[in-house]
Amino acid sequence: MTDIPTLERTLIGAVAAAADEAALEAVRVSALGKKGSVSELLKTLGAMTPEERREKGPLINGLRDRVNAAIAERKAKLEEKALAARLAAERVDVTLPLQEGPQTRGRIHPISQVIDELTAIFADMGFSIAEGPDIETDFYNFTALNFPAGHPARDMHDTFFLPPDDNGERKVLRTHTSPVQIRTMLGQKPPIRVIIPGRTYRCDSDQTHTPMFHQVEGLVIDKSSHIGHLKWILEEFCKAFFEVDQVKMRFRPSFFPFTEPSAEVDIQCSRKGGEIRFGEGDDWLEILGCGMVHPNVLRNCGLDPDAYQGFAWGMGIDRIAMLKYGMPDLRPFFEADVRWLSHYGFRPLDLPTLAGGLSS
Ligand code: 2NL
Repeated sequence: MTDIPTLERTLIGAVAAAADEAALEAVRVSALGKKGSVSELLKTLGAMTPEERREKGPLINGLRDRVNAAIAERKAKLEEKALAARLAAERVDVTLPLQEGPQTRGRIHPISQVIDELTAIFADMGFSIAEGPDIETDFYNFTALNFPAGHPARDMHDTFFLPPDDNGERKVLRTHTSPVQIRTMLGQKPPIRVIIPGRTYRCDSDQTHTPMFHQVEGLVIDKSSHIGHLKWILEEFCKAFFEVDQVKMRFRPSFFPFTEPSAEVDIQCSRKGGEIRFGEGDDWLEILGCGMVHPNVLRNCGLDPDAYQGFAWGMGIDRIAMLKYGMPDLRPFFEADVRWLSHYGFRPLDLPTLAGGLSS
């Protein structure tokens, strides 16, 4: 017969020595599991005479109860210890400097940044953003825009043509974003206020020209939109974009097939030590072209020029990005060099807003 006091001492000692909940569970199984030492003792009660059972019963049951109680007490202690250890290990030091994770280490390309800035500025003036395909038909890219049949822009030397399709039609890579304005005028009724940023393509490649480049165009059509509105919009845009309080602008007469009258716009600047600053100085810098939408273009879009009028403008995004952020060379824009991007790129979480100072 097992010596009950010795077994009790052994088990209570093992319970006290269990260093974690897994060790304690092993002790519990060894004592109270199916084949455990205490369970085996309990089984012997069945074979005993009533007198024996009256004597041993309370001893064995008492052993079981005390071992159970010791295990429960130890379990509570160990749980408390584990929780304290976890709380200590998971403590966050909120005073540590922010570690840059992969999602903040990347950089936004200056073109994307400038498109976001343009969008914020014009959205604030009530414009929506329109988009369209890079591959266009001759109609949307030229004909609807009042380009005459033999215009040099329609030449192979200036425009990328795709091979003729099954109907013999030669599509083009759009040479400007204007076809999107045509699609807008054909698809919705005035009043229209849209800007169209996007990729454009021309057969041109040197220090200041790449075959793919970016433009943003704007279009306003209503019953009485006039050149005064155009000048105000462009002036507000220039002040917001170049982040200056005032800027002088100069409208010089020009020609585009799709506007009449047409103008090229210069903004006031100073050039000191190779650095260009806007909103000061006596120099001028050309930044965009604009004009009143030609009556033929309105007619081509199903609008009656006696009922509707409006204006449009266009500018090169790459160029205004270079001017604003002092980037001297256009070519690295499209070379995907991560060193250039980490120097000139923008932090992904610094989204441009007018309230936040746009580029700060
Ligand atoms: C420039 C000049 C310009 C437009 C673009 C336009 C579009 C339609 C009708 C009339 Cl659908 N005009 N766009 C007008 C004037 C100038 O761009 O130098 N861009 C880089």
